[in-house]
Amino acid sequence: MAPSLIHSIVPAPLTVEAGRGPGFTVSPSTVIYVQPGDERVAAVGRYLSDLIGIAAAPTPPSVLAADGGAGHGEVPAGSIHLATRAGGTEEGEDEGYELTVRTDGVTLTAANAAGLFYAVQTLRQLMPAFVEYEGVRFDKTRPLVIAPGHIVDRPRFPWRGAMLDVARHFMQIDEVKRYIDLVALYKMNRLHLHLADDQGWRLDITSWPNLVSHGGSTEVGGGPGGFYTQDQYRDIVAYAQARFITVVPEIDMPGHTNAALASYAELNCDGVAPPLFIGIEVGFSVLCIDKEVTYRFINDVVREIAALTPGAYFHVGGDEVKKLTPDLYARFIERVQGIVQAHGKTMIGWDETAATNLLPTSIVQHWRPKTSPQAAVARGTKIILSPGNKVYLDMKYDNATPIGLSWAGRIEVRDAYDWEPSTLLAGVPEGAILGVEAPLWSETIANIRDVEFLAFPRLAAVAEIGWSQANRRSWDSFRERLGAQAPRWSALGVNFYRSPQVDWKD
Ligand code: TNX
Repeated sequence: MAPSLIHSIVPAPLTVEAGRGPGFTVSPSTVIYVQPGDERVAAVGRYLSDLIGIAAAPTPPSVLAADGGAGHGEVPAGSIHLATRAGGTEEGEDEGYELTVRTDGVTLTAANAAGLFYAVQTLRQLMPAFVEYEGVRFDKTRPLVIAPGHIVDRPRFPWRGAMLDVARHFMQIDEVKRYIDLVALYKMNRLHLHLADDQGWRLDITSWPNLVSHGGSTEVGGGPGGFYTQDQYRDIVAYAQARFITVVPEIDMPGHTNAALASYAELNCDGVAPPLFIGIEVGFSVLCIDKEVTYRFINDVVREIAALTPGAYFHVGGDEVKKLTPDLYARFIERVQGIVQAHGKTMIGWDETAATNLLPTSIVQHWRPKTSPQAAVARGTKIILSPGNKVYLDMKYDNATPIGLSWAGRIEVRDAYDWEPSTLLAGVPEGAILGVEAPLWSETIANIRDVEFLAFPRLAAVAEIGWSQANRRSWDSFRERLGAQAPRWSALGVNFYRSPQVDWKD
């Protein structure tokens, strides 16, 4: 017999106790009660109702306010109850939750809507996989039973990210939303969008219209490219926000800027715009850092994007600049840091920026396997871990993988999973680590099917590293729980890689 779903949750919760009895059956009379007075909590209730859809009744469950007031709403037996309570003081408690599934009801409790949202993601994994299938219909011979038990959970790290490169190959809005949905299932809370690179500029900047009209008109291999209007970007941001995911926009500079340089001749030192670029080499482009127009340009770009983005962060890239001396590079990054700060955002840069004079609030994203940003850490900088040889989702799994790159190695599921953040880098202890992020670069990736193939299952591995306590993690346990995700991914239509390291339970 398959193990109970309660022992198959990814990422592994803090504590799990299997319950007795048959579990809770969602029926035509099941109501979802939500704590009154918080629109975000009500929205999580509606999200759960949408998720269940018509899998258990001819219509989705109703969502009603729990009466009783003052945080003590009583609800009738047989209900699903989303309740809030005052938060604890433990690290991660603001995103933590408690979930109880009994035969006579389901209770989700958290300090806020984010915790309730994560409780819903866990509840989802306690339901049979058919609930995920888009075409599922009510069938009274096939009840929707939720496995019984009690779970107390909270994340290890506040930063649990996925990065999508929409510059090398453009991704349609629906593709980005699909990725957001899949990322949310594993309790990740950041979507870093790599919005500009040599091959394309993907977000309309109204004060510099050629960036998208010219700079967005192609992609790697010469396809049609594309871009998001500001309204479309707002729509993506709101979609992510409704799933408790903060969008982190990146405009890579001063290198990786050919699309901008091709769109505006004045950004080039020689005043000549280069042609558009559809290859995959890096390191040849650089903004003209001696011209004032460059900083007017950057100021306009940061100002417009900051105004569109409610999240606290602006990523300036800063990687792989081969055309500047270290001094000139540092001067540029430090000036850009001031611009980002003036627009009210926290600057993030790839690990090359660690060698510059960073504000204590600025964040460094580690990616180059043989380096450590320990000098910056000694000055108080916080680090996001994206080690290329562990979590770069664009690396091939093995020699036979039909897409992907291999400069950082071949990364099987176990390689992506079996490492510990606090001991990865000399001089970067646990307290300096904000969390982990899995980048997916798109040189070899044309669409969401390719994205899914490289992200699954490795994205789930990175999600667990970010969420689960070190003592809750082991490869043997993860491998079992991962295998149990297969029916869910199949029901969702995820094009996942059937790694030979895992016994897929479908
Ligand atoms: C390195 S990671 C890059 C990207 C490439 C990626 C391919 C980083 C900051 N720079 O420009 O797309 O490798 O794996």
